Amino acid sequence: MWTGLSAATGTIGAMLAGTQNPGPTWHVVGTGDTNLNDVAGVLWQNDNGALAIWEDPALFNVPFLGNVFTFNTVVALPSVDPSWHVKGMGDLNGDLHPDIVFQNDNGAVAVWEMGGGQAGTTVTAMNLVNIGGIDLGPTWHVVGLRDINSDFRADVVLQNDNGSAAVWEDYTPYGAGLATFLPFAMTPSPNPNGHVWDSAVSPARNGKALSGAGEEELPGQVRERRRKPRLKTWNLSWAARSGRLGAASCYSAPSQS
Ligand SMILES: [Ca+2]
Ligand SMILES: [Ca+2]
Ligand SMILES: [Ca+2]
Repeated sequence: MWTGLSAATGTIGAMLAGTQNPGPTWHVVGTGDTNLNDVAGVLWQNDNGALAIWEDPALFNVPFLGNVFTFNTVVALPSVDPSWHVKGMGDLNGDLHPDIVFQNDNGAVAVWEMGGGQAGTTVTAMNLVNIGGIDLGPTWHVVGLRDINSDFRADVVLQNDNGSAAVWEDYTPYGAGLATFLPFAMTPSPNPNGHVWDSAVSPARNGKALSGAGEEELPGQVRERRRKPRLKTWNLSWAARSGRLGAASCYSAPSQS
């Protein structure tokens, strides 16, 4: 754990070790203050799908070791199939407790609402995301969990392998282990290397250039549109034509195994 980071020099004041080492099969996959005591805990996922949260960090000076963090709360969460991967923590439902967002290898997304129990580390709901039955497929990846529209609830930022970006806002559970979002595509659309797309050098498909979130436009049209960056609604009709529509219910939300 680094402390005293200097943005001006890029240096760190100190690098503090932890007293607890879970081994190489455990990976830090998120951070969040589950018990709302203003210090963040660490969410771990094992290669086998097991999950755990360490909370209540305390700084101690250990003789001969120096300053170290020790986490006084260690809680095992329900395990998931290893095809489900934690993408991060963010408060999607506005109760201040950070929730956990998963994505499956097949592209499906699920949310675990957190906040139960004294340490806030109990899962209170497990919801599979179903937005109009759209099958995201494995080319869309959850890449960020931040509040984009300033409603004090985290939103989900996604990017496609083709560079297109999208944001899901207004997380809304609707029962039966399901939840939905309001999806928006983003413009301008970056290319797969992460740069703003340039019609002069980007790949073309059947004489038409590729642009954001499932639209096809002639290169000249894209150049015109880039001067007016804006959010636009998800193109559901394109999804239907391209065969991307599928039943989200064919997936199972991650749950205890
Ligand atoms: Ca905390
Ligand atoms: Ca929450
Ligand atoms: Ca938001």
